[in-house]
Amino acid sequence: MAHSYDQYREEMVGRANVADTPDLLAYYKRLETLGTGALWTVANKIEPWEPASTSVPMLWRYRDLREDVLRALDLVTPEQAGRRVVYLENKGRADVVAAVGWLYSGLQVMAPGECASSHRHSASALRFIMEGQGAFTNVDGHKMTLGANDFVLTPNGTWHEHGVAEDGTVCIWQDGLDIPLMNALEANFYEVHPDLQQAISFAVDDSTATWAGAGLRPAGAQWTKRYSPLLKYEWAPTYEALTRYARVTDGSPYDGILMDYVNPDNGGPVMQTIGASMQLLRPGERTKAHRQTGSFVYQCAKGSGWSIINGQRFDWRERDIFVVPAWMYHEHANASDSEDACLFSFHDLPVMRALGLYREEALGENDGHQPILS
Ligand code: 1HN
Repeated sequence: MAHSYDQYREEMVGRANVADTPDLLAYYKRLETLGTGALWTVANKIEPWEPASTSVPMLWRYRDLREDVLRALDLVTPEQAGRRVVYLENKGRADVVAAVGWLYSGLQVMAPGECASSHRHSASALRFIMEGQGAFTNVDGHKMTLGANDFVLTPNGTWHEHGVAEDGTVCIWQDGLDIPLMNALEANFYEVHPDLQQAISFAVDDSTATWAGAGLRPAGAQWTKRYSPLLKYEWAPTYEALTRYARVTDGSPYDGILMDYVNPDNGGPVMQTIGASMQLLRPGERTKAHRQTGSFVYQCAKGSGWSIINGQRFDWRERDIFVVPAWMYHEHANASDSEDACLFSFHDLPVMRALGLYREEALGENDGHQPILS
């Protein structure tokens, strides 16, 4: 927020404002030797007026990454690597291996017949399938088959392994996890399954068959876990839901036709720490700018367009990934006048909401559009 000088002076009342003197500098040195410090030297930094993300807006173009992701197939095996992944590193968050904020993301690649061993951890994870046929994942014995634009959960604490069928093709998907958050909270555990692959304990794709009925749930079904019983959200019904909704609503001025993936048991987010959404921008649609607490990772699932994030324009097309750091204005546009564009996203809004920290603000000036600075 831009502060006028008068506003600034007024706001500085009650803020730390102590000039260095030789006595004070000596005092700070002395405090340091005691394992202490004077709060007024750091107060303004640790209590900013508003969130000041160290993450930067970034876009990773799939056409720039794809060949190098595929190269990993020849360089390491899943046995060696555990997971064969090229991760996305935010320039401002390299120290915590985050794509943005407290969210991690990477591109995982697997060849037909390969399987990555089973493990579980405190981090919650999701996959969004980018290309290939025959990918599968097994989550606590629920095996799921995966196709392009399918969205799948591996909630925290669930055993999971992934692979590609012998008669499949090379598959690439995006992983999303809250590893940086789990590490920040110093609550991250990791365990390897005693068997390389767990048993398949249920009918293949049973979670989708059981819980994805439109507006229906199995009579008497009980669910007591803290994540969604629906583990795979397929693309075809997701896209259909968006196009149907688009026929009857103007949508959000900031997001177009935006729908959240939900836990069908309670209507809440899919996992406790990570939520996910799919949005559709109608042909020619251009949204207005708003900002939110919470960090967002987007992948273009269909079409092409551009987003302005904190005054910077990023052009995207299918499979490109970009991030919106917390409290930065962002607005989206569909580049086509005839085709719709779809953006998948995952974010930490469930954390923001659970802690009472969620805030949202529209850009008031300039008819809701940011000036493009670069
Ligand atoms: C993980 O479990 C997977 O299951 C991928 O495919 C990436 C990055 C860090 C920690 C766990 C997976 C991961 C990960």
